[in-house]
Amino acid sequence: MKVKFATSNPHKVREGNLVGKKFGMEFIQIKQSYPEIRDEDVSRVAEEGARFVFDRVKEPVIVEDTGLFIEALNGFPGSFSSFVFRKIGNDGILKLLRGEKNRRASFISAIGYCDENGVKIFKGIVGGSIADKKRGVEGFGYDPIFIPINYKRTFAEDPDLKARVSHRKKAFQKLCEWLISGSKKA
Ligand code: ITT
Repeated sequence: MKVKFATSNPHKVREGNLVGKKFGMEFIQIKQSYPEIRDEDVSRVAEEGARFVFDRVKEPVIVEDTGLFIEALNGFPGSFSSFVFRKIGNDGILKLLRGEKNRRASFISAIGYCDENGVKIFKGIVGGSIADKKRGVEGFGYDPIFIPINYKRTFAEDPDLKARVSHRKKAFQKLCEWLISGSKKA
């Protein structure tokens, strides 16, 4: 089964397909853009995005919105992670956390799947912490500063670890299970 994936980010498509192939699913990148609404909840951003794209392409489609939620910063940058990454990047985040002992953070991914029956949301969360400095060259975005809970290496140092435990892996797993179960017809 093939499903269109509206995103500007090829890394997301690759990571989604690592999960998809176990289910015989393939996610095909389309570059249809959509407005990202201002809402603190990544699920709402994904929901509105998926609806917007479906209205244009008229075929089943997913969009995915991810946020990095840092506890000591009251959940910042959260659903504004893309804007913040462009403006201050990993160096800016490390600076904001300089001297901070509480490094706890989590990634939340929300996939919005939309077809003629409406939108369904699939979420994945991974807890972890923000490293003291950037480490690793793999992955993208905040991967060089994120260490998943119970591990020592960042996602950028260990992409196989990311593939096993990430927010995206969990969200895509739920989506694929639901798609192959045919529950969308229920
Ligand atoms: P879209 O076109 O799908 O929106 P994007 O890269 O802008 O692509 P998001 O808005 O979901 O995606 O991402 C918010 C920010 O968080 C952005 O700067 C990403 O680089 C970063 N990000 C998303 N997923 C990530 C991951 O798995 N690891 C590290 N950083 C991630």
